[in-house]
Amino acid sequence: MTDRVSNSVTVLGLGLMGRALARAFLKAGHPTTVWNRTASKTDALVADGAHRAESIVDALRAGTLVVVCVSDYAAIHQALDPHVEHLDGRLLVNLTSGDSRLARETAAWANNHGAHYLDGAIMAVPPAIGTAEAVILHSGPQSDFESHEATLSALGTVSHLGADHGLASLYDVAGLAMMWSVLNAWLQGTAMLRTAGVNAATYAPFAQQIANVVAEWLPRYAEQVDSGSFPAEVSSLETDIAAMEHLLAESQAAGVSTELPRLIKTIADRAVAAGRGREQYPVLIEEFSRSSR
Ligand code: FVH
Repeated sequence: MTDRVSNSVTVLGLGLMGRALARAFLKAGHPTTVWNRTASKTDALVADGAHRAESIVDALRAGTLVVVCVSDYAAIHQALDPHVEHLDGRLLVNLTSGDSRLARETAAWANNHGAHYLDGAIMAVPPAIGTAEAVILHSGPQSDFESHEATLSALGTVSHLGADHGLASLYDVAGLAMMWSVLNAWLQGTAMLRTAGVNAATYAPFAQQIANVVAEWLPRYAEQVDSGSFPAEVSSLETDIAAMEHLLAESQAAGVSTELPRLIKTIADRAVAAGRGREQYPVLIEEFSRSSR
């Protein structure tokens, strides 16, 4: 199902991200057809060599590989539902952000209309697209990914996570959890240190060093999570809780927010109450794996 002759591509949706995607395909030499609901957004790309589709139907007819990047999944349906007969035989690569349920539902919808479907997640901002720094995750049938991997590689560092269409969205939100947790932790420390006259820029290199050290713990901690065995090799949860109390007390004394320190300690306290205090930090996976509802 590759457009072996031309490696052409159609891009639907030319917002900030869609324009960056189309530009990267053009730069890599792929004949690129573009369509956007607001047609004027095609102008600059057409000046750079893109082919403007006069309608979404023309865009779908232009080739096998169709990359869609619009605001949300509702927008995909608003744009494509009236024209589903033209999806037959296409490979729809959906780089719109969403969740795993939407990804799986959209895969079933596309398959029902004769299309192959890959869901994707862009872990980058528009200026990074087309560079190795742009990480783009895909999930769905491996053969569909492999058939167009060479063309998709124009966008950045592309990878295939597995056949389950929901995986790209799951990795996306898992990455967001990591990103916001690290940033919140840094902001907590910054807020405390500012009360002692230390500014954010002074603290940042130290925070960076700590973040790097903690990142190095992940492979061993992952082994503990996967094996379900959490021997206290370097520190027990009970020892960690004493330090959590210092964090909470310092935050209170400094007059800054105690929300994050309390959350950190509440989760660990629950595990200790469940008799896991002599085990190592990753034992908290059992707290994180429990539904909060
Ligand atoms: N921009 C970023 O940094 C992030 C990085 C991570 C992934 N996201 C996701 O990419 C999707 C698009 O984001 P965007 O930044 O390109 O968003 P906008 O610039 O706001 O463009 C939105 C496009 O969607 C079109 N659109 C909206 N509704 C409809 C509809 N009903 N029918 C057809 N097209 C629709 C809109 O068209 P128009 O307003 O220009 O006519 C734009 O082309 C998004 O999922 C991010 O989470 C980007």
